[in-house]
Amino acid sequence: MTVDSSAARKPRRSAAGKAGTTGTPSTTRTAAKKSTEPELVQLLTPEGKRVRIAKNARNAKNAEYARYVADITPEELRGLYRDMVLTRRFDAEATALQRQGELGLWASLLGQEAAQIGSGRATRPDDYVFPTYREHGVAWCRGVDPTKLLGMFRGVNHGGWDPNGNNFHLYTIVIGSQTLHATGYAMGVAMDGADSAVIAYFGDGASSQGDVAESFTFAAVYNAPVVFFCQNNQWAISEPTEKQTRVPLYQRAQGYGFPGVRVDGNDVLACLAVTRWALERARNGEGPTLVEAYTYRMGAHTTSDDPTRYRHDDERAAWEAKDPILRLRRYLEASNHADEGFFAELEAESEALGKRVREVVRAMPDPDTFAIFENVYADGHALVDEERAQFAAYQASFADAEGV
Ligand SMILES: Cc1ncc(C[n+]2csc(CCOP(=O)(O)OP(=O)(O)O)c2C)c(N)n1
Ligand SMILES: [Mg+2]
Repeated sequence: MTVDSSAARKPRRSAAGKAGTTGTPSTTRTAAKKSTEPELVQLLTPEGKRVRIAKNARNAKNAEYARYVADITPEELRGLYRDMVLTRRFDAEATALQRQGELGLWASLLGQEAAQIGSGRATRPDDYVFPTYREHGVAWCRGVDPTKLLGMFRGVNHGGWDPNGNNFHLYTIVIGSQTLHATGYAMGVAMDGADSAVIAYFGDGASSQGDVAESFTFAAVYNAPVVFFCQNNQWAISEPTEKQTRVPLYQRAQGYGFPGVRVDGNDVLACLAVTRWALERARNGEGPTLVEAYTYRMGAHTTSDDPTRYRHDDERAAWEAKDPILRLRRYLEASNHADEGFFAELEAESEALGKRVREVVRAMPDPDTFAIFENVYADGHALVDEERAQFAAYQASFADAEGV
């Protein structure tokens, strides 16, 4: 991946413009916007105010989705806040552990907490989730112990959890390929006659992959119960979204014949509502949906990346003002849904989580060096046996040397 230094100098063209929805519950088209901001489904503003649902042209489509969170309780709102805070704390700890040499690499989700918690909390236990490598918040919602996410990044295993334990597939590094796995799985769910749904996570960069195009085609034609959840975090390493697409990403769905919607990816309520709607469509046999969660990668692509090479600090600052956690906190405080005791307790819980993560990671045993030969073939294979023997002889040669 090359670094496009011009991206840092030129003002970025808005990829937004004609946003809205295609084939959403409402066929109402919204009035043209004067603002250059992308138009998206939003239920909680950056200032922490619930969007007033008026059935006017401006936010008619918000109303269509708002009903999916209309009866949300203060306790549930505090739960979403807790999920986001703990996920961010875990993520910060993992970044620190990489800097201390305890992990080989880390891909931070900083800034994407609402997209992940909102969508993750919309899923049911029997749904199946196919993540990329950044979905730590979704893993949290699925009940995967966060420490299990770190084994692969420490290099002591190839995954770290049983995908069928929580219906949360292993992290997938090959960009976009999990959308095919998800579509195939969803086709199987439909053949079984189950009413479970499947959700595939991928990025703005992944949207350019052939695998994603193929999965859209298959999902559409076979009416697969799958939600394509694209976190448009504006960057694919050093490539901005405008290098991936000439139209807002959610509009891609139209060409395949299924609905697409753009949601404020920093608004946990909107992400919850829109994903509930999309999963409901899948369960009802209405086929796939593309959700574009418009968000921002606040940190580096991974700990191996240096974003100062290709983007300005002021871009980050503009997104900081839209922080997903801060806006929910403002709302909780202003509406008296959470008191100081709640925030203090959560702070203590965060610190305890950080401590536990540190301790577990440092204590992770190195893998058995022969484990790599296991599980290659179900019934074993002569070539694998030969390689195992060669490796054993190689290892033994060190033992001899030590004995001399
Ligand atoms: C098939 C494939 N091509 C290239 C890469 C190298 N690569 C790793 S991450 C990445 C960018 C992905 O960007 P995006 O889909 O926007 O996801 P994000 O990292 O922003 O969450 C690339 C090109 C890869 N892992 N797999
Ligand atoms: Mg991206």
